[in-house]
Amino acid sequence: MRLLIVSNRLPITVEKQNGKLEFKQSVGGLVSGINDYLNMIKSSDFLKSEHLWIGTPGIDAESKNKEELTKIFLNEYHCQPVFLTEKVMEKFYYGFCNKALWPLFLSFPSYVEYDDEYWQIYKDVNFAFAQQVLKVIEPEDIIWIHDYHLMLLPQMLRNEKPEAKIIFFLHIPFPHFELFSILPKKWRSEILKGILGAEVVGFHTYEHLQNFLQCVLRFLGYKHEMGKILIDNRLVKAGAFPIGINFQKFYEALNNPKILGKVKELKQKLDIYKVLLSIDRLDYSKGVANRLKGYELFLKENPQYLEKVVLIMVIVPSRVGIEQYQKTKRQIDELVGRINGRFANVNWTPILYQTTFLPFDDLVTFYNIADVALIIPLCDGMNLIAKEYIASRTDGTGVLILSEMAGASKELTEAILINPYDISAIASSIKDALEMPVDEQIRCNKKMQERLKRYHVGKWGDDLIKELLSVKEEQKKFKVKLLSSSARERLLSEYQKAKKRLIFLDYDGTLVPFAYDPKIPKPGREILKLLKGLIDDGKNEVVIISGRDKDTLQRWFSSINISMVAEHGILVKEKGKVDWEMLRPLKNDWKTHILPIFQTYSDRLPGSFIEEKDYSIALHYRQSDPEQSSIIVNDAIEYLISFIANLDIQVLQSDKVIEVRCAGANKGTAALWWQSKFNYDFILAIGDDLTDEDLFMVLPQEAFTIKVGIIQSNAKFNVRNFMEVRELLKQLITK
Ligand code: GDG
Repeated sequence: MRLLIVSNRLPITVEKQNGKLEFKQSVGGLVSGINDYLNMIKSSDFLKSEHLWIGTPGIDAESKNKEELTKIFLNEYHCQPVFLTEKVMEKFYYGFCNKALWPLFLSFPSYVEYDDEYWQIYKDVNFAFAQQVLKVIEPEDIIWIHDYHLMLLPQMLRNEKPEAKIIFFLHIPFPHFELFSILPKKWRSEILKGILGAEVVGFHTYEHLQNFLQCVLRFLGYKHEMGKILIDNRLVKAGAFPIGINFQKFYEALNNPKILGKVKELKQKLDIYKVLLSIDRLDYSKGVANRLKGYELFLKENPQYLEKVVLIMVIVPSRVGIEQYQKTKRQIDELVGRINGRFANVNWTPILYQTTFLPFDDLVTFYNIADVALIIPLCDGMNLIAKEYIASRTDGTGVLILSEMAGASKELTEAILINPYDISAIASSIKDALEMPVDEQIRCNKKMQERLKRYHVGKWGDDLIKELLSVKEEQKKFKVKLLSSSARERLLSEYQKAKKRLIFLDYDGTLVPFAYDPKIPKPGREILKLLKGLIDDGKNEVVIISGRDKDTLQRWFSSINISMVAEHGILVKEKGKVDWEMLRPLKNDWKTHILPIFQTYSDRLPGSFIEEKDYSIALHYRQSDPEQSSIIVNDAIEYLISFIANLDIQVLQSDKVIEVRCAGANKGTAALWWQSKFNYDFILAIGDDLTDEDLFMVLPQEAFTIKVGIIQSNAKFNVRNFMEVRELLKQLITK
């Protein structure tokens, strides 16, 4: 088994410096997290596997060095580069990804910019990635796709490789549905469907997961059960898998004499100060400006700390090509200048400001010398720096001030958690942190360290892969039995041989698609012609077996001489006869009690309406808000079940309808009645609804039973949709 990691950027970026190519480590949490995971699996018991990382190399390769670069990437870094031109990268990465998706997903809607061209390029790039993956994929590979740049990729791969094992993980928050609605309708559903091409969809937190599931329900109409979503009979599991870190790497860093030396040296230099630390990638979502304003207010309100604290502020350059990032950088520079200008003197500078990427040793040195870490993003998927700081504090001292808006705040609950928009809270939390007793610091940090040690990055990755394997296993249950060409041949040949045939056909969803208004799908010419064709073959008894009321069926099918069953088996009418019969005497006086209940629920559920039939009442809610429906419908069902306890009626829930009807009669009882009338040597039953299951169950073993839709069923075979049913009926007629 091989692990194919797919992300926008490779972990190594190539840059041209003075005409020479240089290979550098890429910046950011995604690369840190996956690199650490890959290092850990080398010694893992669960997954000792090869890997290949697919992504862009950071350079617009000229055709002459593409091959050479590919070789270096493959041989030295286990990487497969996807080359994109600078022009495409501009619109894809700087455009759609970072001007539209990033601000939207990180809750900065006013920064969102998009246009059709960006979207088209986003699709093209996802497609280019798909082509690259398809070139290298082997049957046993696990494909692990990362982040918001590649949300269409899972489904693109699924279309080509239905059996592929795919995980999608989102490193940033998934927005609330109201924010997600900012995207045009078509894009929203393409993005959601794209992600759902994976078997496992992972988020850092439960909140991000809930937002995603809510969008899936609202915009695609798929419900979930404990994060499991069934899509065309394919199981997808969405869950929260908070990323961890390589705990030991940070906890044991001081065992390295070089790092220890650096820590001692810097501690000596800053001996007289309490040290505050702030490290981030340059990004407006990291809230650096607020942090600086909070620090300024702290200095103003606490003059006793002047010349006694320093803030080491590291900003690692990122996405500098985007105007909003340049603005953020200017704002930070100005604030640093203002604060230093306001408070500094010849002996002391309150902010030591650095804007370069730090080598690992320097990064851990900073973690180790900082008495307080200020990690206060306005919004963040997780934030690994917060975790790394705590893990680095081997002696247990140090205080973490952490934003409530970072995913990490859900796990690091012993940190000082603050609202990053509240400047005075930032100021007062700095004071609290500086004055926190050491034993309190140790007590809090030890707890957090235990958690970080237990749920480390290896566990994160392993959990996602275990989940994938378990979904694959569970998926086997949902395997359907599509009507294969050989089964179809057998059906047609038995049909031809038979002397007397019985054919049951459900109507809605079987012969015609579902419509919002039940009055709409009356049979058109094509259907009537098909049915007539079947009837005209004198050997066929054709029965429309439906949940519809008798008057509707009568009206729709009066032009052809066909047998009918109405209200899911309560009323039958044989062809050529005028009257409808009830197979068992039933009462409908209960309707006067149930109708007002339905009315109340319908009033509470806008978009729903009531259909009253002779022996049943239905509440249709296909057009209602899906979330509101699920609450009200559950409530209605619970209430109805308790209400009807002593009545001879039953409650039935099928696709976007609740129905109350007389008990004791169903499509199965009607089918048996029909079957007993003659010695048929060929029986065919086709239906899509839950109520058709009664029919499939009672028919003899040799009957051909067909479920419409890719759904588990008691029927022997499945076809995909009503069009395939029509196709099959056409074949019967021409036989
Ligand atoms: C995204 C999500 C989510 C930073 N500066 C230096 C450096 N780093 C390393 C840190 C840390 C990583 O980069 C930053 O990770 P974050 O999680 O803080 O932030 P993002 O880059 O925004 O990452 C984020 C993450 O993905 C993982 O899923 O947590 O929410 O936005 O590992 O150590 N490393 C070195 N020098 C630096 O100057 N060596």
